[in-house]
Amino acid sequence: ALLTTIVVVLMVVLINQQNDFRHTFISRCEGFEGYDCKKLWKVFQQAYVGKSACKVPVEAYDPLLAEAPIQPACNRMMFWSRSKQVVHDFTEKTDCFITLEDTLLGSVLDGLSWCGKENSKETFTNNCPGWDECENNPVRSFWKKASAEYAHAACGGVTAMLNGSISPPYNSSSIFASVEVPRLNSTRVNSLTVVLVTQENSVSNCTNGSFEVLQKDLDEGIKYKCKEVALSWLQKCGSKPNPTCGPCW
Ligand code: N1C
Repeated sequence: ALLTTIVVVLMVVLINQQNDFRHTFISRCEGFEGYDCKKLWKVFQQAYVGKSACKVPVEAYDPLLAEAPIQPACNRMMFWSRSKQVVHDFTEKTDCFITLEDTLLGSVLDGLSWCGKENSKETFTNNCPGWDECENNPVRSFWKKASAEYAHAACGGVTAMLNGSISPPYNSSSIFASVEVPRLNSTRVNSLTVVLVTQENSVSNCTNGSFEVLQKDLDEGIKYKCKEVALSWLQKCGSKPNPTCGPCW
């Protein structure tokens, strides 16, 4: 009897986990107009369901991104690396920039973890591989695919917020450096402005050697600028109404 109880409890936990994830996916999706969210859920699942959690390549998400392509917003696209919280606090207040998390798929999957298992039709949200545990894990492959499309769609002047409290602020192992920068295309993007967010004990400034690597990685013809902006200033400038959306740095 005890064993049966344990098995039943485990099954209920598993089913609820699945339904919670599906529910989050669909309800976040329904906040956007003009998409068939149930269909998107099906297409999303096909990327990882039934596969071993370290065997989901980036291309597995091709159908999903084809179903819900990233919509470009010229001159408003914000990139970031190691500065997620600061960036979102800022972009939410000003409404001048968009990030990948403001697009349908980025918004639906932000903060979530998921994976499948061989010979199973389920979605798991616990015990999925960590970001660095294996290259082809479902979460990492999704962000690589979505980030590639986001950078590919970019146009006009683009901005990237990087973290001055770490060195190097531009790190080749980041998605920003390895996936996004190489996909900014000079026929569409005319400038990249790095906003290096500094604090009192910052270890990096715009002269950091990693920014030379960044300029080499950039498509020729894209103008590069770097601006050091204090975190306290950024927090102030984000709270001011900025009707023209002009840069406050
Ligand atoms: O590896 P990163 O930073 O350079 O990735 C950030 C970069 C941004 O410009 C985004 O456009 O890549 C895109 N991106 C996301 O939008 C995103 N949302 C949430 C990449 N990763 C994203 N995440 C999660 O943040 C993801 O699950 C992974 O764990 C981190 C990567 O952030 P990072 O190392 O600070």
